[in-house]
Amino acid sequence: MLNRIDLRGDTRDPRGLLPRARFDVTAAIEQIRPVVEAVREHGAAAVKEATHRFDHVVIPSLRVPVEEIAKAADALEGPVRAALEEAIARVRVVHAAQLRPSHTTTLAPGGTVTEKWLPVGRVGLYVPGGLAMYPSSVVMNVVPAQVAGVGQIVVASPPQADNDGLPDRRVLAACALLGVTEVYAMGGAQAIAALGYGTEENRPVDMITGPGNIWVTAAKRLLRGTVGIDSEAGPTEIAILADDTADPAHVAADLISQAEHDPLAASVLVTTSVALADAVDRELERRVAVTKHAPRVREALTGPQSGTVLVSDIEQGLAVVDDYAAEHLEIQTADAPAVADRVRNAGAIFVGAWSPVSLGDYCAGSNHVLPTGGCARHSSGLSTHTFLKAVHVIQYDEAALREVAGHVVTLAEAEDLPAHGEAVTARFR
Ligand code: HSO
Ligand code: ZN
Repeated sequence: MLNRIDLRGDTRDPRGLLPRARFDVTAAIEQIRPVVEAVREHGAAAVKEATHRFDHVVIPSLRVPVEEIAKAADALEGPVRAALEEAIARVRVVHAAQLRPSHTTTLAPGGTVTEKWLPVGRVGLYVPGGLAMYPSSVVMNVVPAQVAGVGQIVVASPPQADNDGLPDRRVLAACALLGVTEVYAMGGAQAIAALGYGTEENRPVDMITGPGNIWVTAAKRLLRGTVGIDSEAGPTEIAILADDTADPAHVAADLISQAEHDPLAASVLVTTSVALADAVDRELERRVAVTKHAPRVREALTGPQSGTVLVSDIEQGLAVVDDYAAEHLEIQTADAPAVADRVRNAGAIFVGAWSPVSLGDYCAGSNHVLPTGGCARHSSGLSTHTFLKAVHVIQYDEAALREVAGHVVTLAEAEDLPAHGEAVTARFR
């Protein structure tokens, strides 16, 4: 079922040889630019017009009435509530441990620099709702923001025709469980523009986070700078590094689990074992035939973004997965912890036979908003840090300034900026 790429004995740089999504955000930017500009110029009316055009829903107002959020929580099925509460509790524990204390460094007697961590003031969290609904993404966005101490948390999620133009009822319920009351029924590029620029129906935010489809990703790139943007989280990816100790049924199930998100999702098996690759292919055929979302799963698994990469040994396998820099990487090999320890690039690493990606999607405690498309080479997933910014606080007394004054003046003169030096010498005259 999977395309096969044989890199055994191949000494070329694996980049360019690996399966990769054809996800052209640059082209998408040109397509959504008019929508973003219309929202900037015409505000809420343009958001509603775009919602009608793209989501085929008429919304009288962007803001979801608070009573509707409470009603959704009341209607939530008991087991779903319990599972969401467990997810919230675990995610909260992990994210609370990420908080870093402000720290003061003394450089000389009377001379200090304090690095003070402060939360972003107002954030907009995007929760997708297209092929699937994501109450779990409400948890993954809101909890880190709350732990960081963000004062105003706003959620935007696409209106659903089958929920009277409100966002998905479970998304609303998750907001209620987390105490979020400012929710907007808007999705796509128009939602990102409305969050970033503000309209007469919503105040602009300082930062936007959350996963989304190609239009959302493109709009976030356009808005970057106007507001803060988290790292790019596009169509989901799973890579599995496996040897002949892996169970092909588990490997196949995990590859399908993420393919279920999107026909553009990527499922990549990197293995030293041809026997495992063959067995996984057989398992995939068997399982895809009976899985609920078979058409999009099949499209994802057979697309150019998915495949099996054969490698000579774990060493080469590690080079390949580092190069690929998957959003999610599973290690299903002998001595998985030691192998996992050597991985440098991945949004999140799932170690051993009992840590499937779907555990992390919901209830591991880790975050599921993770960098995709190779961005794990330089970026991290969503965390408490995303919502914190450092302010340096500099406090020197007279003696401490005097001690270093000569160096400041010298550097100012070296840069031909003598007034900089005079701002120091003026104090000692
Ligand atoms: N795997 C997705 C997150 C998710 N899965 C939400 C299920 N619900 C991207 O990490
Ligand atoms: Zn998932």
